[in-house]
Amino acid sequence: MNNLLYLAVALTVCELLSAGAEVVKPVEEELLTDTNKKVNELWINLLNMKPTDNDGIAYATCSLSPSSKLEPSEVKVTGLVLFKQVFPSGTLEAIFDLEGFPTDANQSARAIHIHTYGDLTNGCDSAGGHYNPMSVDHPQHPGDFGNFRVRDGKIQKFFANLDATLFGPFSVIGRSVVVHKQADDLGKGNNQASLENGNAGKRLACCIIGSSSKNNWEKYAQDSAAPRNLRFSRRVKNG
Ligand SMILES: *[C@@H]1O[C@H](CO)[C@@H](O)[C@H](O)[C@H]1NC(C)=O
Ligand SMILES: [Cu+2]
Ligand SMILES: [Zn+2]
Repeated sequence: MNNLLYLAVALTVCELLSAGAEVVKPVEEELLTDTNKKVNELWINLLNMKPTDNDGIAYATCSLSPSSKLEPSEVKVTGLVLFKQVFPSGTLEAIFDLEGFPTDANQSARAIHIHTYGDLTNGCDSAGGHYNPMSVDHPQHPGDFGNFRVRDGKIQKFFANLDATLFGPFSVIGRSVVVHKQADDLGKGNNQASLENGNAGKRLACCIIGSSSKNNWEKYAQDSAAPRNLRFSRRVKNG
């Protein structure tokens, strides 16, 4: 289905390009060379997703609020999730800076994922399931960030090598980040839910991932007051 769509888009664009070009390569030849790469480039240009500011670096910001569907007694998690990715082949980097977890649950693990919809009209419940463009099982979704340890009521983490992307047809911009009450069983729960969502429980807080300037990211990168582990830790995603 998707491949057919790509082909149709590629053919259309090749036709458009050749109409205005002086030297025209045969369409067949174009399609046979590195089809995937070309189609991706076409998509990115068509969808205007190449970042034109920030010297080709894309930034995104997600500003977390407690789910409006939570009981009033539930903890109020707030914070920021920031993304950065160098166009076109850089891997996604992310900063998580969250607070509001109970301090008596020190060292507890909480799941964080990218969910399908940037729709928070029914609190975090309208964000849909895990963003799953390749129809694979959890925890192979591009936004399966795994478990985060709460320390003194906070989660502060830097990742350098994530699977999700800000570019092309599978960009996560406009989708959502959801913070859960429980740990992610990483697909080892021996039930169907484990292969869909990791049995991570209630949705405590969420946000919509939006394109942003570099300002928030630079604040963490440069501000000497920023938490030390956010500036210096280079933990790579361990799947
Ligand atoms: C929470 O855990 C961290 C790391 O083990 C420790 O340094 C800190 O003192 C703990 N805080 C509380 C309130 O127990
Ligand atoms: Cu989730
Ligand atoms: Zn998942």
